[in-house]
This record gives sequence, C-alpha cells and structure tokens, in this order.
Amino acid sequence: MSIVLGLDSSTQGISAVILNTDEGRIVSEETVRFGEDLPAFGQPSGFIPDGENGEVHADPLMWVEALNLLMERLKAQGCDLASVEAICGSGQQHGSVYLDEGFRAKLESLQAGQSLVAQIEPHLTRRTSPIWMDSSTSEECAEIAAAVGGTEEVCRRSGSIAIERFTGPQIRKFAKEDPEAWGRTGVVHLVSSFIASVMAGRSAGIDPGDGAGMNLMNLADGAWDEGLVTATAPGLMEKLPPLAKPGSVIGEIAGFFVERFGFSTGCKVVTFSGDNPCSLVGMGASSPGKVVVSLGTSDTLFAAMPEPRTDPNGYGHVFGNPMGGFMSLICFKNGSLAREAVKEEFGLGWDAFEPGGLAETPVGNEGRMMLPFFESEITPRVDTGGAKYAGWEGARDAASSVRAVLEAQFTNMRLHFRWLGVEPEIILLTGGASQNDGIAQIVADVFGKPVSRLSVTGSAGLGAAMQAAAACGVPLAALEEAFCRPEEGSTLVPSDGIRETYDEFEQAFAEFLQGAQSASN
Ligand code: XUL
Repeated sequence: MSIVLGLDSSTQGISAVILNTDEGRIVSEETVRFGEDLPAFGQPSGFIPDGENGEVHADPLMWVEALNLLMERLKAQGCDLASVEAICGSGQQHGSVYLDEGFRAKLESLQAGQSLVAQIEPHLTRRTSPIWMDSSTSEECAEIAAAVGGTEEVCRRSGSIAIERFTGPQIRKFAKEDPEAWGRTGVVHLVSSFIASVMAGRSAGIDPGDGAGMNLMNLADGAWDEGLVTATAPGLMEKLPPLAKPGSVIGEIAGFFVERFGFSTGCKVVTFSGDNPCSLVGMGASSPGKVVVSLGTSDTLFAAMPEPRTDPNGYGHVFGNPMGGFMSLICFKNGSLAREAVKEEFGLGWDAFEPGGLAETPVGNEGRMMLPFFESEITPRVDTGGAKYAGWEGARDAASSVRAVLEAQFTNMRLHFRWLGVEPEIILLTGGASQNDGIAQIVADVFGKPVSRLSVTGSAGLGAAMQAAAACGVPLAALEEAFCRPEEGSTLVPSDGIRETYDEFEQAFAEFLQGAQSASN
C-alpha cells in the first residue's frame, strides 16, 4: 500500500493532501489559513500589510507555525501518519528565507519537546521574507541585467528576463541594504526548500522547477549560472543550496515529526518544488502534448516542454518540469477582469457567453476586433490605456462585444504561445470560466484543438503528492489515471469549416496589436 503526503505552502495558507495510490483516492485533506487560523501574526492575506514602495513580505515563522498546526490537525483527524511512506511539497514560487550558518546544525537536532518556531527563529538573518507579490526591485533588475550584458542575456541564460519578484533581484536588494546581515547569512532558501529542510531535518537542495524562478539558474546546463550569481550579490554562490535532481530523496523525515506526530522513521522526504511546476504534475500535464489554460483573475497558460527554449519577447517564463525537461508559464493579466468588464458594460449575465448567446454573431465577428487590455498587460507588455476597438460601424452592441473579448483573448494566447514549439494534442481548461461551454468552444476553435475540462482544486498539493508517490515507484500514468481525469463528457472538439476564418483573424489581430504596441512605446 502506498500512502503519500503532499504539502502546499501557498500565499494564504498551507495545506496537506494524503493519497492512497493503491485505491486511487484521496484519504485526507487539511488546510491552515494564515489569516483565520493564525491571527496573532497579523497577516490576514498571508503577507505583512502596508508594505511600502512595492515591498510585499511575509513572516517565515508564520509558515513554520502553520506547518506545525497542520500536522496537529492531521493527527487530531485520526490520520495514520505512521503509514505515510513519502512526503513531497510545493511552495509559492520566488519567496526567499535567509538563515545563518547554525541553521544546518539546528535542523539536525530539533527537539520534539520545544516549539519549532522557537528553535528556528534565532537562525533567521532576515526577519521577513520577500514573496512573489513584491515589485520593489526594478533597480536591482536593471543592475543585474547590465552586469551580464542586457536583459535578453538574463532571459537566454535563466529562462526569464530579470523580474522584480524573482529571487535573485530580491537577494541583491537585501545584500545592498543590509550588508552586515547578508554577511551573516549562511544559506538562502526558497519557500519550497525551506519547508523541505524543516521536514527532512537537513538543509535541502532546490529543484530546477523552482530554481528557475530565481534568475540565477542556467536553464541549459541546470546549474547555478556563475555570471548571474556573481552579478547578484557578493559571496552568493556559497550561500545557495545545491540544485537537486527533481524527485530525489532528501532523506528520512526529521525525528521531531516522528516523536510529535507519529510519522515512521523510514518516511522519505522528496525534493519539493514550486507551485506552478507542482500544478503541472497535478493537472496531469507533465508529459509534453497537453497545454493547460487556466481561466482566473489572470489567465495563465502552462505546458511541458522537452527543450529549454525561451520567449524571444521575454514575456513568458521557463521553469524546470519536476518530471523532467522544462515547462513554460505565460501569464495574461487581463483574464476574467476583461470578460467581466464587457459583461458589466452591457449589464449581461454569463449566459451571453454561452453557446446560445454567442450564436447571435458569426465566427470571426465580421472583422470586429478588440484589444482586451483594460489594465496594462504582461503578455504582451503593453499599456493601451484601456480596451481598444476596431471594425464597428456605429455603436458597439453587446453580442459582438462578447464575441470580440473572447476571440481576442484566445487569439492573443495563441500568438504568444508559439515560441514553446509544442503542438498540443489537447488543451486542458481549468478555473472558474472553464465551465462555460461557449468560452470553452472558442478556445477549441481558436486553437483548433480539442478542449477538456479539469476541475482540480489544490492541483499544487496534489502534484506534490504525486511526486512523492512517483519517488516510491508508482508509475506516473497510473497516478494521472486515478487523480487527474478530465470531467466526464467535458470534451469539446473544434467546429468544422472555421480554420481559415481564424487564421485570417489572427493576422488582422496581430496587425492591430502591433499598431497599438508601437503607439504605446
Ligand atoms: C509565478 C508566480 C506565482 C506564484 C504564486 O511566477 O509568481 O504564480 O508562484 O504562488
């Protein structure tokens, strides 16, 4: 029997999912929410409120306290933690934890009779951790880029241009602002490798999935990039954990968890990864051929890639794939934001986005087009000062505006995912709006690929648990069959006779977009 535990240390809380892989079912789930469950930390949304100049930090001790509480709750639920064979975890990407030289020794001698927080606290050299929402490091991004020969060079090496929230620029800011504390820092962990270290009772390595979100790892050779590391902060190479093989076993669980919560001594702790790489696994999309489109406040597109290609425009990111190879992550900021803006403008319900509503207008919208960037967009990086329209004679009506926002969003996605060099067999659609058949049909039609719906909640924790199971020898195919099956009857195929219309539409849209980009630069 294989019982495995997946952890997900995310922005707002930490959760656990326990799988029985023989029976193909989830045995237990539990979540600790930082705001609700740990109000004493004063971080209702998982970070310290009112950060200035774009700073968004969280308290790493809150994560530790939450981990302890999560285990207490699993035990109180009556979970048989002694039967857990392996543990893996996911962490919000890019966040960093700064610890002194003594941290390693402390991990190896954690006392079950003392609180975890009290034992770890003295080893923090930076009291707070910058997280992925932080945008305070534009200066450091520019400095790192200049030192290695430009931001395209940072992208060529690391898979992303220098980005404010990425760990390297964050490390540089700390080293500049507090050189004394930087000097005392012995190791910089990511959220994922920090929690893994606590669980394993030894300083863990960083996997290439999460490591690629630092602007420090060379994608092509999977090692820390000497030029980027040197450009980031003095002495950084010695303070970085080693890069670990994805899925490798760090060691057995720390005695602390055995004594306190009843885990077995032989329980393996498997190298943790970032939440996006773990979600790729949890969606059943870690083998090339499936592209996941998640429709949320922002829309994201991610897919496994066999080759370490980078986005020539520098909009998308490339991370390691925990199951081997690479993955892309492309974020489209104007997701449901834009769909809702059109809905509100005409006082519509979501039924206007269903097939019945969309039937009022033809595929391609007779050339009526929209640039759906109500707010400044990331992919492509453009600020059009609100949505832009073309092709309407006279006033815009509701039905053609609904079609316009959807055709524009998915055509924009199709234009900006080509650099991946992946020809998807299927698109897995997830997130709130994915249940809408009209929206899903336009995705199928624009991409010319079948679309299946996946209603996976907690895909990052599930993906982590699947990695733990894979490390115990359970085949990935069996795990995907049991835990990541698309919803029954949810597949839509592309409509007949529309390919030419959408190919022409794409060309016209690209020209419209290019004009707006030149105007905004
Ligand atoms: C990815 C990113 C976010 C965080 C959220 O680059 O910043 O998706 O990983 O936890």
